Amino acid sequence: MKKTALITGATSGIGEATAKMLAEKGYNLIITGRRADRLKSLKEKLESNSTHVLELCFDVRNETEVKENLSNLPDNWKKIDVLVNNAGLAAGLDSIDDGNSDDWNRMIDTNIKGLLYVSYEVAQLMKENKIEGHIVNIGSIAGKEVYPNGNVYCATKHAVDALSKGMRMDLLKHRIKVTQICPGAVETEFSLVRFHNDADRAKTVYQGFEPLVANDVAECIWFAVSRPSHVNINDMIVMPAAQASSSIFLKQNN
Ligand code: NDP
Ligand code: 8X3
Repeated sequence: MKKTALITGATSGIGEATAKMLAEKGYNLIITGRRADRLKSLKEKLESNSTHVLELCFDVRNETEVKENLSNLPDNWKKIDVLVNNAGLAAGLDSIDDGNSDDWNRMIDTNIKGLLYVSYEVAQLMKENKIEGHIVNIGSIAGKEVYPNGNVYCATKHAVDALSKGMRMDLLKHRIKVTQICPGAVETEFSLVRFHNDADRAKTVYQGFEPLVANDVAECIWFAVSRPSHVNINDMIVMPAAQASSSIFLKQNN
């Protein structure tokens, strides 16, 4: 029987690449995000490969929406084997004394609270259905180190690091595995979102070196979820070869 994975933030970047990867590997998919048009077109693409797809359009920051969507799944979608907690963002790159509380709230509400709301609902389903499930949290190199002006984004990803460890301890008794994948720079819509749609500024982030692409991270996720049942990948840091830490890059002049 096919396994089922739920991927948050499947409308772009790492989440979308992971949806394509897991569909290729034979999973049925629950794809989520706020952009309904993108969910619809991804569903159409994935279904052409005989994957069953359920699209759920909700904002992970809204606890009521998360609950309504995930506690009322159709019966044939209740058995979720893998949850990929991917939805997340950075907003701004400002010194803490110049920070903007709207940006801070968006990051904290999405990256920490959203991940918690979704994990809670999916953990209930895994327990009720006696699934030996797997939760994969997308952390970041920003959850391992802090960099100048990264303040609140780094704090949220340090929280994901701590929550991944805590979830692994608490869910062990239910045989639910927890993995954290921590990428360095991946060229997605991440920087466009961070810089409030300033495309020129976003592009400069990836100039002069070869960043990861979303599929590189999807391959790591696939590696983690395809281990035998007695093996768990606790934590994986995956970086561009030209990036040694959050802020040390080997850049060529263009
Ligand atoms: P993208 O901006 O390309 O994708 C982000 C995804 O998250 C989108 O599908 C977006 O969907 C979804 N999302 C954002 N906010 C919400 C929300 N409130 N409710 C529901 N979905 C939401 O960025 P990436 O693919 O790069 O980012 C994915 C994850 O990877 C994030 O957690 C990010 O922090 C992490 N990461 C990224 C790195 C990078 O360099 N790119 C490096 C390390 C980690 P929609 O807008 O449709 O809601
Ligand atoms: C995204 C990578 O280095 O911009 O998590 O924080 S970084």
